Order: sequence, then C-alpha cells, then structure tokens
Amino acid sequence: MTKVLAVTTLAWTGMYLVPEASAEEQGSGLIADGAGKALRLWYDEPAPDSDAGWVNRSIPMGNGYMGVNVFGGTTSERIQITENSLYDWAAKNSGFKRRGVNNFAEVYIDFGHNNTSNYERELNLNEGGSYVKYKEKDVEYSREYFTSYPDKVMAIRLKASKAGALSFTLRPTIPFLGDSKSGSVAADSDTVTLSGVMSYFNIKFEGQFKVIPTGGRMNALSSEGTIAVSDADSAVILIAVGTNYQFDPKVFLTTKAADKLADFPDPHAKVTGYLADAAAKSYEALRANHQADYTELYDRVSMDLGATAPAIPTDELVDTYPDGESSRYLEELAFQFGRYMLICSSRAGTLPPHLQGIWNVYARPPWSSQYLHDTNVQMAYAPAFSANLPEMFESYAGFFKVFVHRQRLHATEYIRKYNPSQLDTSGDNGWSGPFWANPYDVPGKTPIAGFGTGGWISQMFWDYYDYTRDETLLAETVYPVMYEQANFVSRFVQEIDGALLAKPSSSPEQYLEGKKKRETIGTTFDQQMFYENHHNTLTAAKILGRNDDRLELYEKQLPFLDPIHVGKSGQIKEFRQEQFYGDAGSTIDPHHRHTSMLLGSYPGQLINDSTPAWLDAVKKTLTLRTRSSNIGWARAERIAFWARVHDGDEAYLFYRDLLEGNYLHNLFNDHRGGPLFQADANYGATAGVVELLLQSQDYVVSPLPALPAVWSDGSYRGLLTRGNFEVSAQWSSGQATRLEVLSKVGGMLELRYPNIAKAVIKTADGNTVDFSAKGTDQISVETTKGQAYVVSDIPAYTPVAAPLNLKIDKDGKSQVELSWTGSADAASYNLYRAVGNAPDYEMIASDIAGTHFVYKAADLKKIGQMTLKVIAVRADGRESDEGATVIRLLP
Ligand code: FUC
Repeated sequence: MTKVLAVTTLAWTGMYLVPEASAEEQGSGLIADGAGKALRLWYDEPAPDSDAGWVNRSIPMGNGYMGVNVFGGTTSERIQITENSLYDWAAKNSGFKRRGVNNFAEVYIDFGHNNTSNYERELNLNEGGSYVKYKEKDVEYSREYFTSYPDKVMAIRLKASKAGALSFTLRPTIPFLGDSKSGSVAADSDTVTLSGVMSYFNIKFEGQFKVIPTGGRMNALSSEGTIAVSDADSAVILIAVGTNYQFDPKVFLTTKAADKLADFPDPHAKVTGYLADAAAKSYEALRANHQADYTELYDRVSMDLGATAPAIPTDELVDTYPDGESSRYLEELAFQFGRYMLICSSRAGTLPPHLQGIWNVYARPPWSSQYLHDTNVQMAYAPAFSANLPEMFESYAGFFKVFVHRQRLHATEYIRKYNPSQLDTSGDNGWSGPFWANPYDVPGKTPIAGFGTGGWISQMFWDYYDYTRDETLLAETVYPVMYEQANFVSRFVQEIDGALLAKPSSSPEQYLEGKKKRETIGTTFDQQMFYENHHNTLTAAKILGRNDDRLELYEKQLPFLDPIHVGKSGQIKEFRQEQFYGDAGSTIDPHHRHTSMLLGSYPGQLINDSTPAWLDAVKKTLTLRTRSSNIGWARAERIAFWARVHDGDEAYLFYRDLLEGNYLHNLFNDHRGGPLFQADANYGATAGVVELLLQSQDYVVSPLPALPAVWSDGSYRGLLTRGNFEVSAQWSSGQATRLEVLSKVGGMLELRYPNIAKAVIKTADGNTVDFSAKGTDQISVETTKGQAYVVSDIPAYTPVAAPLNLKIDKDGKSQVELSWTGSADAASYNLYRAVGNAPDYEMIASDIAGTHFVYKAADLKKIGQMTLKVIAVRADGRESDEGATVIRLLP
C-alpha cells in the first residue's frame, strides 16, 4: 500500500503535506486500505517562555536520539532539547525532586517579531511534523520542524513570503551550568557547537547546530556562540546531539560513577558525523526520509469516532472537554498522541522512555526521570504491541540486555540472602526483578515492590513475541530473558503452607499494618507475575523444542505458585492475610492507585474469558477500588481493567476522567496536579483505548469487546492481536457492520463476536472461507499468511438483560435459599457456583422459572466459600452476558 502526499486545502494552504488515499486504495473497499484520519494539535499563540509554558503548551517532538519541545515564539523561538543519557546525580540524592536527566540545551532563534498577526502553530500527527506561521508587517513567516530517526537530526526550515525578508540570530545555550555541569558554546562559520561535561558520571556532551541559508548573509560570532543571518530568502537549521554514553554492560558493572564511561570515545566525532551526513542531503530528501520512516509506523493504525475537526484551538478543546462540541475529536487525538509519543521516544538503539518519556526541562526532574518497574515502564510499552508498534520495544530490549548483567549479580546476592539452599555458587541464579533504574545504575529491588517486577518485565518480552510470532526473536531475545527470570524465581520461592511463595514479598507501594511495614509473604502481585513467567517460559520452550535443564522443575513448580485467592467480599485478594476487601491492615489504602493484584487480567493473560469466576472477582475488586484516584496512570490502567471485564461504559469514564482531569493543553499527562508531567498515562491511555476496541488475551480475537455506548458509530483499522493478526472494524449503533482480519503470519484464527457464525465470511478477494463454528459467537479459520478475511452481514445482536441483586435469604448447612430481581428478557434462569478460588463456574440448576430458588447439595456444609451466580436465559436460548453474584460463606 503506497501513500501519496497531497497538499492539504485547510487554512494553511500550501504549507504542509498530509497523507491522502490514492485512487487505487479507495477502490479496494477494505477498511484496512482507508486513509488515516487527519489529526492535529494547534494553537493561536506561542507557548509562554517559562517552565509552565513548557509543560502545558510547548509541542513535543523526538526521534529517540533527542526529545524536543518547541515553543513557537516570534520575538524569539525557544527549542528545548533533552538527551536521555545526560544524567546528573549526587551522593545525597533523595526526595521527589532530585537530580536525574538534565536539560541538554535551550536553543533560541531571535527574530524580534513583535507585531504579529494571523499566528498559528501546530503539531501534525499524520506527518510527525510541526509548523509555525504568522504575519509580521507585510511578510508571512513560516517554520517547519521535524525530528528524524533515520538521519538522527532535527531539521527546521524557515521561510518568508518575500525574498530577502528573513533575518534571525541562532543562539544555542547550555542550561544549568554550575557545580555539576560545565561547558561552553562557540560558533564557527555555519555551525554553533555546544559542549561540556556533566561531572558525576563524567558524561561528555556535544550539540551541533548548522545553518544553511538561501540568499542573504551569515555571520558567526565565535565568542558569543551565535550565528546571525540577515536578509535571506529562507534557511534550514540542522541539529545533532550526543554524549559518550554507550550500551555496554561495563556501565552497570563498574561501581565507581566517574569511571563508568571511561574509554568511550568523545561524542565529537559521532555528532559531527550525524550532522555531516544529514547536511549532505537536501532538506527535501531529509524530509522524505523522515516521512517514510514515521508514516510507516504511524499509518498502521487509525481510529474514527465520527468527530469532525474542531474550529477551536487544542487548548480550548481540552478546556471544554467533555462538554464541548468536538470532545470526541480529543478522544481520537489523545489515542493517536500516545502512539506518536512512543514513536518519538522509543527507537531501536536509543534509551527507552523514562517517567517523562524523552522530554525534560529541569535540573531536578520528578523522581529523577527514572525507569520505575512497578508500573511506569510497563505502561510505556503497553501500546507498543496492541497499537501495532512492536519494534518500539527494541529500545527497551537493548537497554535490558545491558543492565541485566548487574541484575544477575543481584539475583545471586538475593538467593544467598533469602534462600541459600538454592544458590548456584557459580552464579547461575538468573536475574532478579529491579524496581528502579537509570542509564547508569540499577540498584536492585526495594521493599516498595516485590520481585514480581521481574516477571512483569519478561511479560513485555513475551508479548513482543506473542504479537509478532517471530520465532527467531523468540529464540534469540525473548526465551533467554524468560528462562533466566524463571531460574531466579525457581530458586527464590519457598515452600510455605503447601505453596511456593515469595518471601519477602510486597504489593507495589502499599503498606501493611504495624510500622508501615512493606514486606510480607506471597503477595498476589509477586505470585501472579511468577506464575505467568513460568507458564510462558514453558510455552516458549515447547514452541522452540527446548529441553533446558530447569524446565522440568518449572513445570513441577507451576501448580504451586498459587496466584489467585478470592476473598470474602468476592474480590481478588492483594495480600494473603486479607479476608474481606482491604482488611489486611489499617495502613492499606483500599482506594490505592496501584491495583497490582489484577495484573493477571491486564496486561497479563491468566485471568481471561475462560476464567469467568476470576473475571467476576476482578470486577468486584475494581468496584471496591472506586473511581477516586486522580493519578493519571492509574486512570489509564483502569480503562484497560474495566475493558477486560467487558464494561466499556465504566472504562470510558476513566478515559473521560483522564482527559478532563489530567491532560494539559499540549496533551501531556499531568500526573497528579502541579502540573507534574508523567508520560506513562499518555502511553497507557492509548493502550486502554485499544482494549475497548480489541482483545485477544485468551487467543480468541475479539473485536469490540467493551464498546462504550457513547462511541455508537465508528471504525478503526490496523490494531494488533496475539498471533499477529491485524484487525480493522466498522460499527454502527454499537453493532459491528464489518470486520477485517489480516493474517500476518498464518495460523489458526479464533474470532469472537455475537452472531459471527451466521455472518458472511470471505477473503478480501471475495472467495468463500471454510470455517468451523463454536456456537453462534465464535468461529475458527485456518488462515493463510498475507490473506485478509472480511466478515460482513453480521446479524444484529440484542443482548439479554441480566438479573440483578442476587441475595441469600436463608442459609443452612444443607440448603441455601436465594432470590433475585428478575430480567425482563428472561424465559428462565440458570444458576452457577464457583467454589473457593475456582476460575470457572459449574452449573448447579437450569430452567429455573421464578426469581427464587432453594439450592440443596450434599457438600454445602463443607464448602467454606463459594460464589453463586444467576444468569437470565431468553426464549431463543441466549444467556445474559452479565449475571448477578453473591458470596456464600459457611454459616
Ligand atoms: C510509582 C507510582 C507513583 C508515581 C511514581 C513515579 O511509584 O506509584 O504514582 O508514578 O512511580
């Protein structure tokens, strides 16, 4: 599929390019071949030149090598640059605002334009480009910006509508020079060079800024480090940055901070090379390279909720949300903005996104801009797979490969300390889950989160394989990570009460009773993450035909990892000592932002549609957790959790809360007020929205599994599932009208949607498809690699209203009297039970006529706890999707 670039006819005629569908594409009739929806952030004034302006109004860009925030000023343009390896630290470095990623450069372009009119600036998501345009006197000035991954530079083109009318001074500066940072700026001919040293880790940094004017004169002021351009027709500025940081295990194994980068070459040659290579190409060639790279990624997915482009600028769009006329547009925009941010901040060979992605203006960024592994890093990668950008994970995989050397040493230390009988004295103890990391250090675990962080990391690796099904990747990159994590876990767990439990163990960021103690035994967080990794390691070993030494042990251990306990409130317990929800200690926050005991339902796979009793327990837990947390990433995560229990309307409320309460004018997520930018929720919101539109955790591809009622009509294209199926869908009045599945690697497709077995299923070229049906709502198709399957004419589906308020009226040792509020759709009711921690229900009575039932069973006097569930059955035999549940404890 090739895209043609056409000049848009919007307000900025002639200024910029947006992708448009070719005639050929329009002819195919496939949703998958449609054009991407035009999406942009735009403003009618520059961002204020302040920290507040940076966080709230500047436009973020990036190419993995650098993050850039563009302010769009006219008197003076300000471009703030972040390079993720420029890291500061100090012996005493505590508190929330401590040293960490340091602002790399503040670049000014002085124009002295103070009487402007018709001002507009924008970030165009379709292109990954930004623009500024305004009029000063009789001249129209325009600027175009992009950050290119293939050419490793930022490029800026400046234009004036009159020949010889462009004059400016380029003035790069080094912010925060002082005790820990030294450096200078010098200009020579057409290039300004900024260089220096950040002392703690002895980081050498350099930035080069090259000016290429057309017409006019250029004058470099060496001592001031500026270049003045006068009376030019146009100009291009190219920017390259770098440090002497390298992906090398030595960085993590060398203990003395100042020696970590010793022997690595000065960045001068590298940065000079980037700039020289870029300058050898024309601006148009650089732009075309960037477009090809960016659109190949961005264009894979589009989403349309029927919104039209708003007439108001994006700051007003955010301010009027959710009641504005174009609020749906913000929902589309924020979804793609998360993908955009991931493309900007997570490219192969560069450092992965930290708490602030790749954007930081401060000397003391919040939490040092670290990599926190008890939710934040994992959330950054949540959309990589499902929102069809799996290669973005290469960035983290590259970083992991280097820091794991330190984690292996930690693993040995922990096994020696916590379970010495299992120690491999030669040091083959796997790697242990870290809590935080930065480009220079990974200090192991803290009691803030349990060792489950390791399983959560390897889950990302598993997903990388599971969404791409690339067996070479599995063999070379993914399996070793999982196997070694399982190695650590297999030595670490201890036999306690007939199970294999983590000791010590914590549930991220929660405290237990007493002296605000964090550590306990066998939290659900740790056990679930251990379980998932053991399970996935064994699956991977089967796929690869491996027979490594410890696999047999992992297989034996798996059933004892005991990941799920259902409590007396019907909740998934967070702690083993918990009975009713939240009663494990007075310091437990029942409305905590972390919901770590539910990770098996998302992003994990342990709890899914084939474990309906656990799914009901997840729903109960979510209800008890309430909607009260105002933390950005927690809201993003709840979108996904609620989607996994198929409550799209509740999930949507969290998306709405997030956009209304946390999104700033430039769509940066404000973590908890301040404003305090944290990028995790930006990525996480995108991932959450995918969960509303497509799921596959149980290897059944399920389009529209949790569609919110407010999104009654719409379409999406190109979302990804496990098994590497690319799915597109179109719906109207909440009902799918067309589904398309592109099989990227072949294999069996299980596809679930109400009444799908009665729909018309053809290949994209119109041929009949053989499929087998499981009931009316699921089909199986043996797919051919590269073939697209189209489902149309899906008979309308009317859900069956569920019964409500199931109650135990009288409980005896041998019988339980139950009643409930009936469903208007019911011809009869079915009754189910799940005993103890059982994942699934068993039917205990069917064809119940009224709304009252006396359940008698011989084992009732022995059963300590069970969940009872009643479901309505319509005359056509269809059961209600939802039911009413009640917990029965031993009387
Ligand atoms: C985790 C979260 C906080 C915050 C911090 C940076 O500790 O619990 O909410 O995101 O990381």
